[in-house]
Amino acid sequence: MSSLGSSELILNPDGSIYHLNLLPEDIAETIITVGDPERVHEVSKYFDSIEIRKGKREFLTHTGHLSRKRLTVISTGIGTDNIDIVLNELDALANIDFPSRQVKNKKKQLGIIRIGTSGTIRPEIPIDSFLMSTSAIGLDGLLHFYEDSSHRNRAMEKALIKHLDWGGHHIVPYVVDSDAHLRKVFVSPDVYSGITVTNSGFYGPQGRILRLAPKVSDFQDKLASFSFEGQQITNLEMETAGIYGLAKLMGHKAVSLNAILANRATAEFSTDGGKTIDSLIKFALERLVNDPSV
Ligand code: R1P
Repeated sequence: MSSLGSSELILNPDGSIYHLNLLPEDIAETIITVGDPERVHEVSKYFDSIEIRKGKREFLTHTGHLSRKRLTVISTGIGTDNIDIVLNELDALANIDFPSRQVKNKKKQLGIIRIGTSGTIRPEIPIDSFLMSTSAIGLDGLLHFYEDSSHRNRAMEKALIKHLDWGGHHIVPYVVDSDAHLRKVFVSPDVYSGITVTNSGFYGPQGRILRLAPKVSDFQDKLASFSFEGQQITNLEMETAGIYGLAKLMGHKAVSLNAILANRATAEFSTDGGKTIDSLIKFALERLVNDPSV
């Protein structure tokens, strides 16, 4: 097997991976991703101990233990462009032998849990609630740069393209489901679930209008009126589809938990988002440490 060139698998002088600035031994097999680097501290403050604190750019990592479980929390910054970097470099840390620059025969499976924020488009989902993304629709295009499309939910993709009456000038949506096992870990009467739309921006791509007119004027209504096998689109954000897509392609498990800070249907925004995020962090950590299978 040929080894990966130094322009492809880029390592820093200390042997760490290029953007994340981490060595293979720095990461746990259970990884929490958050958007905001400040949120890394909000998660790791609940750890019993922190052994690794490293960072570069927007990618801050803490690894430690909570109730004997080794956990890594890493910030991704905003968007699926960063998710491409974070997922590829985490996978390289787990599944590429750095000295020989070769992919290992025996692969590790990481468990990836996103703890993020999001806006719902459904009036019945209140702000400050929690929502688990059962599937994610990517309108950002990231997954189209990877050949294997066997893990995509083609039936939902087709139904959505028809529903949106999407023409040739629109991006082809990719749909990927969350990991069924990880989903079970976080099922709760207190957690809504639904289909999450991931897009490449916060304003126009999520139908927010400040000064610029949108290309699709009724985008939010069109998303809200879509249903597939009894499921509806519940929320919009900027990372989940990329995480689900790349995790599936690389053989990792992923689930996305959202603190709902905005309700786009009722035009409300949380006045105490920090408290909601903190409650979601505590919920996720409690479920993680009490489930021996994760
Ligand atoms: C936009 O404000 C950001 O918040 C949401 C979106 O996905 C986007 O990253 O998630 P995070 O709070 O996890 O960053």
